[in-house]
Amino acid sequence: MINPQSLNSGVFPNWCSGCGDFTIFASIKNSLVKLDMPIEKHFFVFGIGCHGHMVNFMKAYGFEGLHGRPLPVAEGAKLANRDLNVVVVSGDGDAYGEGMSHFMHIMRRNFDITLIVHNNMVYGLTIGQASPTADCGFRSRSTPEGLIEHPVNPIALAIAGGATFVARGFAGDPAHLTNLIMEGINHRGFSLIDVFQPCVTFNSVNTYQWFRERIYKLEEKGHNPADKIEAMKRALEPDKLPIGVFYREQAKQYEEQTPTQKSIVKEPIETDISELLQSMR
Ligand SMILES: Cc1ncc(C[n+]2csc(CCOP(=O)(O)OP(=O)(O)O)c2C)c(N)n1
Ligand code: SF4
Ligand SMILES: [Mg+2]
Repeated sequence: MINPQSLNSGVFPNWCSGCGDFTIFASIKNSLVKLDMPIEKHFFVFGIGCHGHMVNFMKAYGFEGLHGRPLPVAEGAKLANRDLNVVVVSGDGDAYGEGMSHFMHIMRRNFDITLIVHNNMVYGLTIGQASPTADCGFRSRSTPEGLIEHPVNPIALAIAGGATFVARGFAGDPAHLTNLIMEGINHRGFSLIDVFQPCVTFNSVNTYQWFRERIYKLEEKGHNPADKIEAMKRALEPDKLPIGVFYREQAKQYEEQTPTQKSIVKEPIETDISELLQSMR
């Protein structure tokens, strides 16, 4: 049995006081407790950024590799052991900047992997450059005159890109976020959970207050997540920021369709490699 305390490594999080990363961490732990699976069945892959520091704070199997590259690591893990619940914890820079090509391709493959993105619209760890989700006009250390580019819309990209579960949460509503994470993990196929995560140190525009003034819950407006066109309209809605499940469909998972590649971990490897070793002497 796991409880939220048993998921703490003993290293206290060094995120800034008030950072949205704290409640995302708490929501992930609460969802694991509610899912009630053996802890060794979970495998977490972390991106590089403030969000990725979670690898040090959580007591579970985890891996932190290169900036922008957690998704291919997760795909390899899932192919090796299909019984694992594979979860990727990433950031807006990590997933939608450096890792954008992996993001687009994992969706059309429909791996059974859950991607949770700490979307703070800034590069937190590298002290405040504009990220791919930063709004046009955003003033930052890298854009002192204001950002010229328009932001990436990850929800619209995911719906168009073939993701079979597309949701958005808010770090200021951990109970709602916990349910979304559980739904994403229970979904058979690729799940995106983009999470609005205020960075209280380097983003003075997209604050808790700013989000609260714009957010509404899709489930309270009678949204039907089976309707792809309606989901896209919600994703493109100007001024308002819906949270909840935008889109959900059932489709075959990638790893189910690779008959030549059985789950490696479940198959005992009994190949005699003594001849190979001999040849290398
Ligand atoms: C290949 C590579 N490029 C750039 C960096 C520098 N770098 C480290 S974290 C980071 C940005 C992280 O931003 P985000 O993914 O939004 O995470 P946050 O810190 O906001 O949680 C960058 C550019 C790096 N470590 N590796
Ligand atoms: S810099 Fe921003 S994202 Fe990083 S820990 Fe501090 S508040 Fe959180
Ligand atoms: Mg970020």
